[in-house]
Amino acid sequence: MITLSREEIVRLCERVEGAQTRAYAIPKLTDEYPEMTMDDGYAVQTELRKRFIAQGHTLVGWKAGLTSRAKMQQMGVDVPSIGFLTDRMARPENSVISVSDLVHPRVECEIAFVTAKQLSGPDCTAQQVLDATDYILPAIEVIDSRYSGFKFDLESVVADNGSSARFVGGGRARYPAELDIPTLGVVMEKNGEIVGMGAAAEVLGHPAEAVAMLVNILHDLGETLPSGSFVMSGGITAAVAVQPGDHINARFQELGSISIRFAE
Ligand code: OOG
Ligand code: MG
Repeated sequence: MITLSREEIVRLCERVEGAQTRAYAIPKLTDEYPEMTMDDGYAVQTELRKRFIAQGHTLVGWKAGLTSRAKMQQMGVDVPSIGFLTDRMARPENSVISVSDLVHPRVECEIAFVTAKQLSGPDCTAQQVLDATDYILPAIEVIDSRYSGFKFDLESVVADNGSSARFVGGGRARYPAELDIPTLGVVMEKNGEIVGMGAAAEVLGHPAEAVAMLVNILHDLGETLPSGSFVMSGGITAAVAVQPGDHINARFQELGSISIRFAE
């Protein structure tokens, strides 16, 4: 249920937009609105998406978040969420990502899906997702909560577009039917040391389940997932903080690896 007024939604959207575009931390929105609901959070996120599109950003896909036990434990929440992805957030493989326009970035290893058919809720299943998938590929997501101390609740993080900041797709694209996706392993290295590892099954048993969940949340928002969407299924392991000078290498079984560097 949406409890915020139209004016409050616009005001909170402007607050989040300011923090995102000028890279400063703000108190979580529930400090001011303790009664805020998840629907309120999505109403603010939708306002932000419409605002960015009106400014000329292109919607390229969506991301599921908080879909693994490691992520839920790290952030202290128990329900997954979704956020939108635009062309402005995309960075190429092997690129140097600037942190001066981010608050306190962290990186995650994820499996991404590229769709070849439209998907819609309310009862979208993992099998429907796999049938609609063109290919999967590995991704690194750079998340950046705009909330002080990277501390938030679900309502606030949804309003902040699931901490979306940058993303890098790369490695080797593969057809899902050729792989046993849940058993695919990933190892994340920071400056040559292993800082996280896990298997894709950490994401709701199968990352396609996370995409199905995302499609069903989209249905609640009155949206569908168009063919040609890029969808990230959520961090497999806990997110790792990065700073200028850091080098991240994500090595995925069967899907190749992705490297990025961070600079001031
Ligand atoms: C929320 C975003 C979570 C993921 O992959 O779980 C996310 C956050 O942890 O800031 O992107
Ligand atoms: Mg993520």
